[in-house]
Amino acid sequence: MKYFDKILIANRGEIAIRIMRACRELGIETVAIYSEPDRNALHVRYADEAFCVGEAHPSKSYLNKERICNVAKKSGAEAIHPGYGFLAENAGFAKLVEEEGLTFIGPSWKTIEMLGSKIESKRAMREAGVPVLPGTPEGVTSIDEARRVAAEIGYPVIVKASAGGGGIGMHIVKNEDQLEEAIEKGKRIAESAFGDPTIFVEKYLTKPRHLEIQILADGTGHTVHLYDRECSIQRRHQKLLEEAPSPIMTPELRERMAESAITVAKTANYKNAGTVEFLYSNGDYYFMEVNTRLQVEHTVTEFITGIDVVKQQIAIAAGYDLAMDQEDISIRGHAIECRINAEDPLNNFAADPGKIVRYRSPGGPGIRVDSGVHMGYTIPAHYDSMIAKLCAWGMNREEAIQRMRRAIYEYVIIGVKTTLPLHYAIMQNPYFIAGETHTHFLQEGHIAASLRRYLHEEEARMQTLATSLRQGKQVAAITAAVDVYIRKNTR
Ligand code: MV4
Repeated sequence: MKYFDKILIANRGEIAIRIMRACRELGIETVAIYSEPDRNALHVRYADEAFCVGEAHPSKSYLNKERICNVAKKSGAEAIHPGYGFLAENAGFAKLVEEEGLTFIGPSWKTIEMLGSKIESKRAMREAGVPVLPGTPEGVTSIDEARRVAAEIGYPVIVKASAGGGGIGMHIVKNEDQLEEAIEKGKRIAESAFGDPTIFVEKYLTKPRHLEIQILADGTGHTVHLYDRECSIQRRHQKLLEEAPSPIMTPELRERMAESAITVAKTANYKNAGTVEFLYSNGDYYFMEVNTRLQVEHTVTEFITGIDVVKQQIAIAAGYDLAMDQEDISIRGHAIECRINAEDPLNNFAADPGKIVRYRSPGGPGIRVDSGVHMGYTIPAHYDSMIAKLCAWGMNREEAIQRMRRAIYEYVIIGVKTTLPLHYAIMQNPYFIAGETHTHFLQEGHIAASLRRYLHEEEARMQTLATSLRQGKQVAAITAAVDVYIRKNTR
């Protein structure tokens, strides 16, 4: 089955390539778009056709809705896959795509719009019987009302932007004295970030886990889930490591949470792939929001279920019914994803764009690398710093961890600082190994000491290589590169 003849991928980097890989397997032609600095990027070379859509700044290129639709029409593409980020959850874009007679590979713009409002979606899900955290049922219009609700549910509470996400405009409030200021601040930030000052207040959970359920819905009422993911390990609301399934899941909790996720999807008239996010604390879970896009971490779900989520998205968008029932979907083994970002772990994880002078990715049993980079590639400073997703699968969590440790050991990235040492430290951490993660795991400092030790070892190896390269000793440089690869000191 081919579904479409030609699809435009409105994204860049690893996810653009991921989507094109599904297209290539299905025999669908691909159209890439790119910004000026991305002219030589891998996603441009991988596609059958590629069109420049503007300058480096996303607003001039990857966010240029009209231009992207025009390229789709000009090239004869029938559908647009938005990937994640950029226009993926932009209801206006989804609407424009439909108006132009093209197919948006994702939910309807009405669903995106409804779920984009945290207040509206929370109300709908509460009415549908899905657990939600207590809080103000509407946007906060008076401080007195917010005070009354906060006193009733008890401090700490959290102020959130209704149009928000990613922690923007969020403020934790420990007592009544801090409430008014947090509300005023939250409104200002929400207005400037989202053009919508609406904020709400809800009960704050300390150190919750972030759990999510992947769903697929074909729009005929046929909705299935692809089980859970644990996404608690994050920094500044950027996930760094995800796994499937969650190590805390019990069969009973999984059944209840999956049923809630299906209810959420049906309540939102959901069509295509989506993720229902929950916070979990002390045995209870609460609906947070729905991500109406393909997510970065869909890979771990693919590993444990064997289902190609991108192909399912394409089939659903083409109007096909889901070809599977819930009882056809089961979990096999365990998968972990480490996000490899060009960031300096010793400088507060500041982005470290630049040229990758040596690159060798790991392989072997149970390893998957999704990446948009190659040796000699210069990571542009204009976009996010993720350069690869390193995923490991094992028959159980222990084997997945062992494989991830081995794959990190094999990975060579020279020229930019990366999060590889951080992940190596996490893989040795007793709390992580015991499955004891939560949203404040990295702030607790459990891994700081081992990270430092590992970084020093790494630095010594890099020094050997850099010296050889500087001296122009080609053979020595190659030896050093191999040396880095096998991580032995042969000087
Ligand atoms: C919360 C929470 C605790 N209690 N809501 C962060 C992003 C957004 N998706 C939801 N987030 C949170 N919402 C309540 N009621 C904790 C988080 C949260 C978090 C909060 C502060 C600092 C870091 C965090 C990391 C992950 C989740």
